[in-house]
Amino acid sequence: MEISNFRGGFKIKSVKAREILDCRGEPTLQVEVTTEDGTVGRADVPAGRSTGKYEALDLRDGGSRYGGRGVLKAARNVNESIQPALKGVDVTRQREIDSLLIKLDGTENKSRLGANAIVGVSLAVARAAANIFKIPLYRYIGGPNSHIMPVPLLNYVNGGRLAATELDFQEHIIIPVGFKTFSEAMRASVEVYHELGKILVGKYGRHSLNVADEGGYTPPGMNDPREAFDTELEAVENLGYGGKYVLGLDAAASHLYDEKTERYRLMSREYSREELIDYYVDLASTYPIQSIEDPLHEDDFEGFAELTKRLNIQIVGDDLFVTNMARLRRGISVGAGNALLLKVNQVGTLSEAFDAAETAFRNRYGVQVSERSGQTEDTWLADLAVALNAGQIKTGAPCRSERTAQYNRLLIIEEELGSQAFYPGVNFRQPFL
Ligand code: 2PG
Ligand code: MG
Repeated sequence: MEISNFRGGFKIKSVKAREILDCRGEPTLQVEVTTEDGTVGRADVPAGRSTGKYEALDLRDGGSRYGGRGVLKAARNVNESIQPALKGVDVTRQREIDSLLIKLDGTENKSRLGANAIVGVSLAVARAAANIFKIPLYRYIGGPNSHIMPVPLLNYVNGGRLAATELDFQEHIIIPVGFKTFSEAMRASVEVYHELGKILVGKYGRHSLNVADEGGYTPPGMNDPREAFDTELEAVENLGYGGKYVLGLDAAASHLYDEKTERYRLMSREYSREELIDYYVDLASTYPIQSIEDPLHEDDFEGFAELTKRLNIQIVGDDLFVTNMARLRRGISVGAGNALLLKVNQVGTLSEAFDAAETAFRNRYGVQVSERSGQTEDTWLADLAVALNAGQIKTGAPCRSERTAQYNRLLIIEEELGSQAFYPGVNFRQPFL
């Protein structure tokens, strides 16, 4: 191929968005970037429900259509504002494109064009570039050293805003750390998922098998996180996998916090910050918990720092950091948490997410690549986790297709990497330390 023709193929010819549906039956954006040689890159935009107040803005139409959740305005912004600005730009210039998008929007929280519009374009640009080079997305983004398979944080019992249960905490997670490969970890974890289903039916009735937004079970009447962990561990033990799993929790505590009373509501009781911290310390002394996400509300950097000091486990900031560099830096400066939950649509562009991940790693913070509760079957998330050598991914239970799509993609990637693939197991927090 002539170099000049090849270079010509890098240029963006069109950028188009359409409204599609996510796993909750809500509209979301799909963006398609086409280059002059006809290569197409497509990306779907996920959406959160238990969102943080500092996230970039997910632009919705309002009105009666789709109960106000339509994304036609965001689609129009892609087609009418972003497309003309990107026409003719080299699709491999990801950072330039992302900063152009940020400038074009011009607001602090991407509220003019919508973070959903911007993130869709940013991701579709990366896909188009990967397709031009005919290499997988993880390799285009991460280069030849991307080889670390993520340890999955499997959210098997659900509560909070993402489930119709009595459980206040959002996610009761098992983490397969005692396996040599991602595929072995997944196989065992799927067995555990079904075993857990059987145990829950026995103890809490057959309605336990109804699953929540991220595929976790919803046992009726269960209201104590200890019951969730007990049954998860029982399933693990029954199958002979004792010691191969540790536990995790996403408390999503912003949603349990009452700003007026400055108290958290947990199991019909009120907790002060100190009491809640003591509660976690006690919980972590009884159960093999190795990761707690959002243990306190999104403005409590100080409380995060205190808990991080008291517990020698991973403390993850989701609503606290919202994948935002300024908030992450603030956290690092006071020792709030020791891991970043990475959600690209919380911040709006791939480049900003890279910067947040890099900042985290260089400050010895872990990086957990995360789904949103509203996903599609698009699998850029799985590629991103490998690209970053992050060592950990959170993408729900293996029973809804938008979740298994990610796991299936990771199975393919592990096979592709062959002997280069490395599953970090117990070192999921810092695969390189
Ligand atoms: C979370 C997420 C995903 P949402 O709180 O971590 O698990 O929920 O996407 O609704 O913000
Ligand atoms: Mg969370």
